Amino acid sequence: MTAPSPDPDLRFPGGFLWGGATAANQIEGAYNEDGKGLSVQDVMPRGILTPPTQVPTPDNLKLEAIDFYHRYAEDIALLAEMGFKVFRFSIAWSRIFPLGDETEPNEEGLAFYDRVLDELEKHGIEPLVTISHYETPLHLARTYDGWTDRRLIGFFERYARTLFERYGERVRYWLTFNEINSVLHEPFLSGGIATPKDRLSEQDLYQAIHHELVASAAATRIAHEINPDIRIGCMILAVPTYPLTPDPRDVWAAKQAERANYAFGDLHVRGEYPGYLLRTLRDKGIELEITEADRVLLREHTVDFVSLSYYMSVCETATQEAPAGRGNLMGGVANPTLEASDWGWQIDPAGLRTTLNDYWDRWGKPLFIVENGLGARDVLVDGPDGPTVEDDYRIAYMNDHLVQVAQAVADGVEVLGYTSWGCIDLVSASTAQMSKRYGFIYVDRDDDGNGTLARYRKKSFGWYRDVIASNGACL
Ligand code: BGP
Repeated sequence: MTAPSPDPDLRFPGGFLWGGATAANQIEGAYNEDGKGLSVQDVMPRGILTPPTQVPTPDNLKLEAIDFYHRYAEDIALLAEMGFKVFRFSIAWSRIFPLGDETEPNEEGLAFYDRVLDELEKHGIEPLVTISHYETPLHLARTYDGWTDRRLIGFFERYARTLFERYGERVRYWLTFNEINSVLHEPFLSGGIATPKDRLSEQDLYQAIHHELVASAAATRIAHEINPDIRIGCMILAVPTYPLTPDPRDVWAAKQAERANYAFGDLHVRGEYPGYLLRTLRDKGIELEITEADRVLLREHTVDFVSLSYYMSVCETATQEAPAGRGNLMGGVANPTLEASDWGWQIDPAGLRTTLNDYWDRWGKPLFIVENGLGARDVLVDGPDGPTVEDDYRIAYMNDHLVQVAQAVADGVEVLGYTSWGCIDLVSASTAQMSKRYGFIYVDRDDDGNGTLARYRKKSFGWYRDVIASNGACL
């Protein structure tokens, strides 16, 4: 593990892992090639804000996405040009186990990720693999109601074991579930739970969460048995929640909102249900089925590091009617002191420093920022070297956030790395559109699916290359 810099100047540790992040369903396309089964994403045509259909529809951009499945070599070469040290991607569960509950994996799916890893190795880029990033096989959603069914633990164990056996010598850093706390808000997307949100009981929801946590611990056990050098992380959707006013009732409301997210980290890191969560469950009349074997797994196979996505913060109040904030899968109350992106996500670089300090103080585990970035409507213009995007707004957003990361490092927080979200333009999770772009690399595809899929370097491409080359000194 890298040690935090003792220098009070804003320095990043030596060996800091600079890079970018993606997810299979948002980049790969090839949704039915080489034996891949359907995933929940393939039937979510217009993003998470509309209910799923029964079948893939042609207006689902994710079916072809940005065609990374065929263009991975070209794309990884571009990432290498920026000097990436690490690339976060997910493995599509339904490429490996098309239905999710079969006993034998799909060799063609496994071979694809071999090729991706070959390419990364060629460029000296470290892989960071998410095992489950909103891609539950659709069959598991339809037949088992996703993670509400205990049998998913076994299916996930088999899937994870297959990955660790195949790639465990090549991949050191793994994440079990992307933004595991998001299941509270988007049970179908996040947990493959087919029962509509308004009919899903809290009993079933919390039981599903329990199953995911046990599965994560089981995967951690298997990984360490296969290769003790593997590092397993949990992944939390971090949305710091501030009290809207100093009224103690607002302070308590904000604390409770934060705990809804902390609970997942507490279980992953401490391996036990925290008292405040037990009380919430009691108050809701929920009695979870937790076996002795579950308790042992949770306690004995905790994570090696904690990763997080960070885009924004919100406020909470118990005392007044306040305008709702919009945000990444969860709302909250708008903060009058902050500006927001075009999608209403409130921009709060200092909140990242606070979050990193809070997580470090609470869990004492190395942290990895595996998502951060600005979704924006980019405009392609002619530049001296061909088409480009003058995305100074993105540079400003990332620069401000990275300065806060450096502050946290100076505060003594151990930060392993930073992978900006959507380092190459991809299909947005919440809108299922291309027009909400995050990348350093522009991909020529519009919301109607038109475009050549050509890749163009944005202004931020050169900026990030300089940041990496100077290990953050040019921020
Ligand atoms: C996170 C997800 C990502 C990604 C990101 C940006 O919640 O892990 O998959 O999509 O948010 O969200 P969006 O695409 O909705 O702007």
